[in-house]
Formats: sequence, C-alpha cells, structure tokens
Amino acid sequence: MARNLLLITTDQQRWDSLPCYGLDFMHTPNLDRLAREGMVFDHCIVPSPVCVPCRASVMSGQYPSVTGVLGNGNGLPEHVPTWPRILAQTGRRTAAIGKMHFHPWDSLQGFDERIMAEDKRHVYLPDHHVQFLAAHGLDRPHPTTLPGYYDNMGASITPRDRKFHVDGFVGDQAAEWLRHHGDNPFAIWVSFPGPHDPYDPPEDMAEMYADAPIPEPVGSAKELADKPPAQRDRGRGSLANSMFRLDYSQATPEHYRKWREHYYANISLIDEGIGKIIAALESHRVFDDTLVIFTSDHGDALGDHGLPFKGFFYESMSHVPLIMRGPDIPAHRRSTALVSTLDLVPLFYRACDAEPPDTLQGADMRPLFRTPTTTIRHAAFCEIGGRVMVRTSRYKYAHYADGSAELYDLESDPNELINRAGDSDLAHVERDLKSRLLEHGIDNQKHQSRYVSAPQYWLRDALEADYKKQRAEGGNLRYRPIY
Ligand SMILES: [Ca+2]
Repeated sequence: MARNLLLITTDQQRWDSLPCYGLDFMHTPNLDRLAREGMVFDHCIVPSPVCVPCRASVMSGQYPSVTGVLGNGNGLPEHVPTWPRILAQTGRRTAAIGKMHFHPWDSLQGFDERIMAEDKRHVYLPDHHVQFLAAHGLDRPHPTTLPGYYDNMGASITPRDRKFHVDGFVGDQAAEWLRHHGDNPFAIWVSFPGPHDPYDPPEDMAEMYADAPIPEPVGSAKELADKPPAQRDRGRGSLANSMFRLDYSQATPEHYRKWREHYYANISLIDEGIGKIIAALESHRVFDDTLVIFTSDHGDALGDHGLPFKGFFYESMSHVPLIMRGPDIPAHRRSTALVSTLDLVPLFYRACDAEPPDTLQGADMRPLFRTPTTTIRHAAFCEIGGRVMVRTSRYKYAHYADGSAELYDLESDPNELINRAGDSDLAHVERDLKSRLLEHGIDNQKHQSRYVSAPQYWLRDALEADYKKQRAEGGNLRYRPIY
C-alpha cells in the first residue's frame, strides 16, 4: 500500500520524447531518475486522442463511449464515481494542481481543492495563474501575440522568467503545496499544461535544442491520399479559429523542426518542476512512501504525416510515456506489455487500499510489477466522436463513421505509412480486429446502461409494493406519491 498517490501528467506529450524512450539528447534529469528508480512502460495507449475525453476517463475509469465525453466540449456527469471523491474517504487530502479542463472549468469534481492553471490559449479564464501574474503586475498574453508565433507557425518564446511561464508556475505551486501538506497522507493530481501547443518555452530555454539531432517527421501529407478523408486538410480549419489563427497545412519542414526544438524545451521546463516536487517529497521523507505516476493525456504528431497535434490514432498521438516509482514498484525495470492509461484507475484505488467501484473498465496492472513480461490486456482501445481504434501488440485498426478505415502492421511498418485496410493478405487480421471493436462496443453499451443511465428498478419495486398494500387493504388502486 502507498501512503500517498501523486499522479503527474503533461498535456500532449508523445511517448518518444524522453531519454528513457531513446531520445538521448533530452535534458530531463528528474524524469530520468524516476525511470531509473522505477518502472518504464513501453506501450501505454490512451483511451482517447484528445484532452477532455481522456481526462474524464482517467477520473472515472470508463471509456469515452460510456462517460459520453467524446469531445472537448463535453463534461463528466456529476454522479459518475471518481477516484478523488472516493480516496478522500480514506483520510487522504486530495488536490488538483494545474490544467484539468473540467466542465465547468472551475468545478472540483470530487477534489478537496484546486490550484487552477488552465490551457494557455484560454486567456479569458481568471485562474490562479492569471491571479499570480496580476500580483506581479503582469497579464497573461494571448499566445498569438508572443514573439515568433506567426513566423514559426506556433513556435514562439515566452519573454519572461521561468516562474511566470504556466509550466514553471504549476511546478512551483505543486512543490509549495507538498511542502505545506506533505506530512499528512494525500492523493493529488499535478497536471502541467505543456508541452501542448503553442510551443512557447521561456526565452532562456528556447535555444537549448537548437543544435540537437532532432528526429525528422515520418511520412508526409502526400501519403494521406490512402488514408481516411478526415485526415486531409486537418490544419486548414485553424486559420479562422481565434485560438490558433494559423493554417497548419502550410507548415514546412523548417516549421516542424522549430516546433520540435521548442516542444522539447517545454518538456525540460516541466522536468525542472518535477525536480522541485521530488525535493518537496524528500524534505518530508515521504518520497519512498508515495506512488508517483508520470504520463500524458495524449500525444502530438509534430508534423508526422504532415499533421499537427492530435485527434487521430497514430503512435505519436495515442501512445504516451508511462513511468512509475514507489511502494511495490520494482526499480530498474521496464515492461513491453500493452497497457492503457485507463488501467491506472484501478491501481489508484488498490494502491491506497480503497475498494474500487464496480464501474471501472481498466485492467489490473499489479501482475506487471511481479512479472513485467506478462499480459494484462490483449488489445487497447481508443475512442473519439466519429472513430474508434483497436491496437494489439502488432496491429492497429481504426474505423471511421464514414466507413473508411486504417490498418497498420506495426512490426513491418512502425511509422504507419502504408494503410493495409482492404488488403486481402491481411483480411483475416482485419476481420479479427473488427470483431474486437464490435465486442468492445457491446461491452461499452453494457456499462453505459448499468452505470450512466442507471436502471430505476427500485422505483418499480416501490410501486409494486404499494399496489399490493392497497389491494390487501381491500381498496381500489389510487394514485399517491411514493417518493
Ligand atoms: Ca490534451
């Protein structure tokens, strides 16, 4: 059992963006330490390739089709059980620090308290970061006004000290919270808004990867001719959107390079905050009593296949880092097993010795701590409004509402360049994966009907009991309210 639970997430961080996943030039000493002293998961897939659905799943332990949160405009229904609400009953203080993307934006959703620092483009939200800036005589500028934004297609710099950058702020606030409350048991979620676009490191960090051997994007927009139509012209619509004001379909290889340089710098700033969080835990001597989990809500294409950001199922978008350190987690180990961030939710409860609600859909991860090579799931699923994906250790199949599909053999084509959907050589694979999607959909229906639109059997029972009582009294059936 862990005395404390500390979930740390970044926003939009693809799996292959850390030294423990092969990106050696990155400067992330604190995440390197967590990886060294804990366990690294090589194949962690998210339940949705965008923000709000994935976060609703991490709160509830249910797939987006079950929560109904299938897009960024939806909110988690209030009656769905969430781990902060239940873990608070174990005597742990709960807090959400950073970007939550809840609806409404300032709701608690079961946490005892929040320190709010929302999406950097949502400048209209008067969150704690805005209040902190105001106390220093600063405002939160719209990202489109930052130096370099238009020249570098969204890769800008933040011409301020690191502590004023939203990711610097979240790291500082989390460390401060732990210095105040770390003596008592806690279960908290620290959520950094970066490295989500716009890629905007503080000025003094912007050049740190200028000479690094940055990987080039895989594929290009040309290859999308054989892909589902939804992927074409993905970036064009952003020009009219006031959050972006850019046509990303016009991005060049130079832009992609700049995006990546700044994206990695944003991750290094986050790593600095994680170092402060670890120092705060060590100052209370509770680092070893705390289950620390580091992951992200989804990834970022960063120009792979000529695409910006997220929303589809490519590895860059649906595969995230996952590192754990703490009680019962073996050190210096890694697992190649297929896992989902949905599987974290049962672990939150079990690690805190709390009874998990029977609404959870994730798998039990604990066998992997004893045997990292074991299998806890044969397939991982990813959902967003209008399309669903199933991924096994070798294949990935996605089906879209317009009937289009994608099938990749990740063994022979790890960069997902060749769409094999409809290829007769893989017809048996396609059939099998379609069946798995169908079974997954049926299972989701069962959960949806049991837990979200809960059946009202108690009402029928109450009416029947009242009917029998009235008949026993010898009268005719009369209307009378029973609730
Ligand atoms: Ca996100």
